[in-house]
Amino acid sequence: MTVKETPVSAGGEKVVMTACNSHCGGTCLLKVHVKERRITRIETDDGEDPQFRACLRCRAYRQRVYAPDRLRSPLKRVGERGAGTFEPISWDEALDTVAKALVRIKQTYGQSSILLMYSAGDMGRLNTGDLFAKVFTRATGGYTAHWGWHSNGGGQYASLATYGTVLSANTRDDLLNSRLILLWGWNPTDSVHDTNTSWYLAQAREAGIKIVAVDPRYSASAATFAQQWIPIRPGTDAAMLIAMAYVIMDNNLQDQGFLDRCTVGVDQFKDYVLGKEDGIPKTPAWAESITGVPAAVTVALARDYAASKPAALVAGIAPGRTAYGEQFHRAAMTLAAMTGNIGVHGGNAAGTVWSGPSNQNFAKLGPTVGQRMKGGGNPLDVATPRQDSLPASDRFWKGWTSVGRINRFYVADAILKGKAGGYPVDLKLLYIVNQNCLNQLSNTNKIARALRELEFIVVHDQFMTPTAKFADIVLPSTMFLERIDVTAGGATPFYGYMNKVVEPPDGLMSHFQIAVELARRLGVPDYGEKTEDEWLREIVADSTRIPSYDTFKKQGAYKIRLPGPAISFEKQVSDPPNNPFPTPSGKIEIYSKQLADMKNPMLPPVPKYIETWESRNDPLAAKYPLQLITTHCKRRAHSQFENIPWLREIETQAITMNSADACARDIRDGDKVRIFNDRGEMVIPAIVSERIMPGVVDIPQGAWYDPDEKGVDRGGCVNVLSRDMVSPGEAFPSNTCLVQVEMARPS
Ligand SMILES: Nc1nc2c(c(=O)[nH]1)N[C@H]1C(S)=C(S)[C@@H](COP(=O)(O)OP(=O)(O)OC[C@H]3O[C@@H](n4cnc5c(=O)[nH]c(N)nc54)[C@H](O)[C@@H]3O)O[C@H]1N2
Ligand SMILES: Nc1nc2c(c(=O)[nH]1)N[C@H]1C(S)=C(S)[C@@H](COP(=O)(O)OP(=O)(O)OC[C@H]3O[C@@H](n4cnc5c(=O)[nH]c(N)nc54)[C@H](O)[C@@H]3O)O[C@H]1N2
Ligand SMILES: [Mo]
Repeated sequence: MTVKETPVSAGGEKVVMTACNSHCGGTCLLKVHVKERRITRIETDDGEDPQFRACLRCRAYRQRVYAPDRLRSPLKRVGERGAGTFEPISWDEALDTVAKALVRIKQTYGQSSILLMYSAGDMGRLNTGDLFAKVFTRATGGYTAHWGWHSNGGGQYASLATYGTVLSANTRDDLLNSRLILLWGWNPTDSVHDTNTSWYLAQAREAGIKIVAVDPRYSASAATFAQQWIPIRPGTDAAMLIAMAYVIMDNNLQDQGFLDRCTVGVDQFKDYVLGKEDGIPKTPAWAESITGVPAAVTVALARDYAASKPAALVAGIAPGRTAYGEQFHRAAMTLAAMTGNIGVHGGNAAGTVWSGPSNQNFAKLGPTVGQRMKGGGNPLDVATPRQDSLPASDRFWKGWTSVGRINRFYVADAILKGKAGGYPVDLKLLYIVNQNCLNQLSNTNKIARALRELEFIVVHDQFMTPTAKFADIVLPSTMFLERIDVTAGGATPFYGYMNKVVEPPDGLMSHFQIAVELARRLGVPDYGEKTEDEWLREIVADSTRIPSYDTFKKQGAYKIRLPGPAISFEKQVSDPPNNPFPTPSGKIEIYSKQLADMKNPMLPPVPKYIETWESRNDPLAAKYPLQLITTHCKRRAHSQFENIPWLREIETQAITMNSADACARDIRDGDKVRIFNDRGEMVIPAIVSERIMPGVVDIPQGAWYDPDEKGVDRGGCVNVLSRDMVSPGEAFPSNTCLVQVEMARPS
């Protein structure tokens, strides 16, 4: 389906169609008005359904492009690391310095001392951090690569273990076929998962479909769409799901036909649930003491979920960003299987609801340009298989994610301890693209200590972020509105062409152009073998769905018209003998022999509730009694947009706490409070509210680290509090953290 074109010229103003695919995963269609080579305003899709209407961040993008604090020239550090004192230098000097540093570090310490780290700035297929992988491989003979997913490592692990694939989502319009929708730790009004999700939920609500939210917070999604809110203690969701399984088994409500036809291992799970294995029946009363959810509520929800066919248990990824969060995902998938809600319209596999939109089930763009560039694999990865600090699911991961020797969540620890501390390398040079790692990885104060130890740091960024402050050389990158790229939507299928709308300031380069220039200086002259446009043409040509590159480019979008809502595992469920699941047994694995063979009690073969570290029962709770969650807020995409005035007006960075917890501490709404634990301390205002359960506090992630002279963060960067420890099944536990809150002393 093509998009209606907008008249191009009205009063000297032209309108350029493009797509924003910032690091929220939205993928929105933009109509950018340009007059005299400047963006004057940004409108959005008003064409055929489904419309990809822009969110508030897209609409504010003009302020991001013209921000006064935008980096306009390469910078060289002149003061102490982290102090943020730099002087502008030319591109030639900057790139020569970076090239020389890479060569020097390689010659002095070996190429494994070079660590390349990237995440996502915008989620196109061209301007990605992996552009530098082959530059380094070809120029220095390899580098140390990282692995580890922030978003839903636990969900991906669980989906691979249970279904043999991470592609386990449905298109969002299928929610309208449900009779009951469970928003389980899912708040898509704020933390966007595909542009249209809220639109489908609004339609579901209007159609009278029952919606229940299970969340420690009465989130905007709960308030807008749900008829019932079930507050639950963070990190305990697996216990509630397992107790729901108990109710279903105890009352014989399971879909036995589905279980027999499509799954293996429900009997082993039953032994655990009913207590045959460990003497503890996982009853709703057992769960109540863990989750804080009254047993009767769990019973009612279990009965409702089993009876309302079809029902969609949408397992958000936030409950999985907890210690042992992978068990939450395995338990949710098992419950979906027990009720026969997999592979049927209106059901939901409780799969990976958000696994990065650019390469999801329904819209695929194939390998990135970085992966397509000339050059083989990184010899260091081939020579050294991934060094898991944990015996996690190597087999499941093969062919799915990058290999690498360092889990990104242990980078600070690896820098500080090196080979002497059991890591495979001594790191000396860090090259960072599209990532604000100091701010966004756990234990910011420790990362700051580690970055001070390195010999050389390169950061590509658009602003002087907390991470960029630690760089030796900062390379300013263009914004997506100043270059070309392509992207794809996820659960609402859509391809976006990211047209160049305006020229970048002062000869700023895209990541692609920087990679080519750096490669040339490092003796890899053929790196830019194709132009940016030629690469995008190649990517689009690979995608059989997009008929014409030129039309796609002109229209900024190509919407995919599917015959109807699309669901995962339809064939596997309707005709199992001819369509096995890609698991060893060919079935949905409630019991996984692969996991059993690992013999790791923390990665059990059936889903189990395992109490998190820093839970309410941890002795540490005597000192730090509040459970901190760190949600994604609507005015930022992670740390991006933090400095945009229009968006800052929407909400201040604050800690939300229940009035009971506030009263006990004599804290009133708006008071400045001190939040602390052994890892760090910050001072920000409090929001006192009934919209969060007692004992739980929320600080939205992404605000910029801004320590004062005593090291107290005044910016509200939540990772000064979080612990740098990954779950055995690879969940990034950013919602597992104990803190204390008290009134801030006047400073
Ligand atoms: N605006 C905006 N949108 C974004 C992003 C962004 O930064 N800003 N980031 C994007 C990215 S990369 C990602 S990974 C996703 C993240 O998306 P999510 O992980 O879904 O977002 P969160 O806001 O962290 O959490 C969703 C809900 O889960 C609840 N929750 C937290 N802990 C628990 C728990 O233990 N149990 C239960 N039941 N609920 C819990 C929170 O209160 C919240 O209401 O969002 C994407 N979309
Ligand atoms: N405590 C806690 N921590 C979290 C989370 C949490 O829920 N709680 N969420 C985690 C999750 S799910 C994620 S995905 C990570 C995200 O972590 P990051 O990916 O590190 O976060 P971003 O803020 O998106 O950082 C991208 C950086 O790249 C810069 N940049 C450089 N070049 C470009 C470009 O060309 N375009 C754009 N747009 N930007 C560019 C941006 O300015 C920005 O500084 O954070 C994780 N951290
Ligand atoms: Mo993420």
